[in-house]
Amino acid sequence: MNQASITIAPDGPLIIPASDDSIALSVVVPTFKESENIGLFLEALCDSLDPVLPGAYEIVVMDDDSPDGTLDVAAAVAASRPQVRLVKRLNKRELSTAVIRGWQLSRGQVLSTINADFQHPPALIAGLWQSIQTNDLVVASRYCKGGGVGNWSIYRRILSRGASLIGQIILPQVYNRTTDPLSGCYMFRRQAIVNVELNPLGYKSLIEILVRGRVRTIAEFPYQMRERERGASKATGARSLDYVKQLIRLRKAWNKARQ
Ligand SMILES: Nc1nc2c(ncn2[C@@H]2O[C@H](COP(=O)(O)OP(=O)(O)OP(=O)(O)O)[C@@H](O)[C@H]2O)c(=O)[nH]1
Ligand SMILES: [Mg+2]
Repeated sequence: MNQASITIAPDGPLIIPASDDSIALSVVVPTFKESENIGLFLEALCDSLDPVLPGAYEIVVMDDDSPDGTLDVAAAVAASRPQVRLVKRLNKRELSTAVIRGWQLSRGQVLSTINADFQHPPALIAGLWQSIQTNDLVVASRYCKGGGVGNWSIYRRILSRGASLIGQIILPQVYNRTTDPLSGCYMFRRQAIVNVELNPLGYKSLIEILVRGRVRTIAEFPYQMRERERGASKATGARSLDYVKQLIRLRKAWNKARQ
């Protein structure tokens, strides 16, 4: 078995270069303290993609230097699954920029992201792959017909709806384009963001792509969000403040681009 190597993420602007590689799809899996999930998750993701894209996809685990050995567990899978690549980012802990840094190091003509905690079913990526054939971007949505949030508490539902409402007020141009702009699982053509500087803040990355990227057609793919069964959520209260700051920043960018 090969020893899987770990790439250290570079610093610098978040700009995605063009790729002339023949890899069809790159899936970035952001991780922080997911040692209990990442092994099983990578196996499940590979098993669902192997029949659809044999030898034509890569999975980039983008870890923010987790202290619980997440990358060691991922490395054990990568040793027998060469399509799994490992990246460690030092000195930064932020979901949105981790995902984009992962794409910067990816080679695929189509880019995507999914969480490692099984709240998104791993087989979703294979489903999105079917829809991306005729669209620029596909959102895995909890809020379109057939989607759902499972047993979320009423508190969690109100928070989520509140966040959508604020977004609808500040960035209606984007929030009217999809039922789930805060989704953490989606797929799009690399061409949509090549050489565009991205500058997100906090947890959400899809709204960044929808404002700054070149996305003409959007499809939705319903899914039922699951409960986290292992490991802990990293969500904190600070996330709400970052979200509002990001919305304001994006609204300014939107206005500037259309002056
Ligand atoms: N690289 C990186 N990944 C992160 C960070 N925070 C969370 N993640 C990963 O992003 C995914 C989603 O994180 P969660 O903490 O489950 O957030 P969430 O799913 O929005 O919130 P919950 O519904 O409460 O679980 C998981 O794969 C995490 O390991 C971070 O700071 N850096
Ligand atoms: Mg989660």
